Amino acid sequence: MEELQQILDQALRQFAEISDEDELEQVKARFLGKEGSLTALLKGLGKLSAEQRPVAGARINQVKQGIEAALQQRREVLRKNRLASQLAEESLDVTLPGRGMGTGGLHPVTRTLQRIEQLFHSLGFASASGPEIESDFYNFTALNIPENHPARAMHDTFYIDPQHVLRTHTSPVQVRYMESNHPPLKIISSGRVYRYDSDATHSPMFHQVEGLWVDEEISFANLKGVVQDFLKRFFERDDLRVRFRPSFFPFTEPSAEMDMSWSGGWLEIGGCGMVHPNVLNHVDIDSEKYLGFAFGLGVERLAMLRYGVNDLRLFYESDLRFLKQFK
Ligand code: 2NL
Repeated sequence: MEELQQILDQALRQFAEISDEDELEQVKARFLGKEGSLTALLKGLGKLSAEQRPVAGARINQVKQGIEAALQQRREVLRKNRLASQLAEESLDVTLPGRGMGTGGLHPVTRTLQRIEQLFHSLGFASASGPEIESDFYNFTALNIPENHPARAMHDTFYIDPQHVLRTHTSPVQVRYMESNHPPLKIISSGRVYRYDSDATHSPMFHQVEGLWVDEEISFANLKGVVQDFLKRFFERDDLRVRFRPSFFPFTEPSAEMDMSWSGGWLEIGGCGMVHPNVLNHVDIDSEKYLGFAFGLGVERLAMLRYGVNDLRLFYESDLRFLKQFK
């Protein structure tokens, strides 16, 4: 009887010390398992006399129930502790300040393109677009640049196959537009162009915007007015001056290079001219009846001047420290 009381006390003490659920089940075996101390006493009942046996049996059962009750109680406590700590661990502090969303920004070249397009739209020009992989015909032949003409070597060209190139200028877009529309035509085409060239001032991919205005009485004076008006608005400078120097392009006649006044000097900004009659004839526009002017501007050049960027390569290195400044 004394031993039984000791076993019960022992069990209660040991259960109370355990804080791990698995360990609790192992300790239970010390008392109630096959080799457990209480099980050993039960097996010993047979050795007792007929009077002692029921009394001892009843007491053993009582102790067993006491142990099981204590075990169940401890299980409950440990389970609740486990849930509580799990809840504490997984809890969210909804009062913490948010992390905020990183907002992106448009690339400076994209912003410049959008500004250029917006300004020309306000001057009555529509936008046209076309493929970046062009046939030899639209990129060269239709623009009065025949086979073996030095101009084809002048633009170092990426060839896809002998008949297809990455467009070296956006002129083919305008050729396609002239082919499928009747004058008057007043469009700009802007986008990526490609030349086999790469150094501090040349990127193998860059952006160009070209303008074209074809009608019955278009003159070089109209060209000068449009270009000057655009540049004044683009740079927000009413005193900006433009100068035209005679030049040569196979697709214009006469041709000129355009300079604009910039911090006390002149800066070359693009090329232009009156559309060559051969180009109009290629797209079945009557060159006796219609005249047109065309011009081309480098977009990166305009972006560098407007934003004060001194190295073209910054536009294409994806350096966030640079790009973040244009948000
Ligand atoms: C430059 C020079 C130029 C044109 C582009 C053109 C287009 C057609 C017909 C005739 Cl469809 N001309 N475009 C004309 C003269 C110059 O670009 O320095 N661009 C950055």
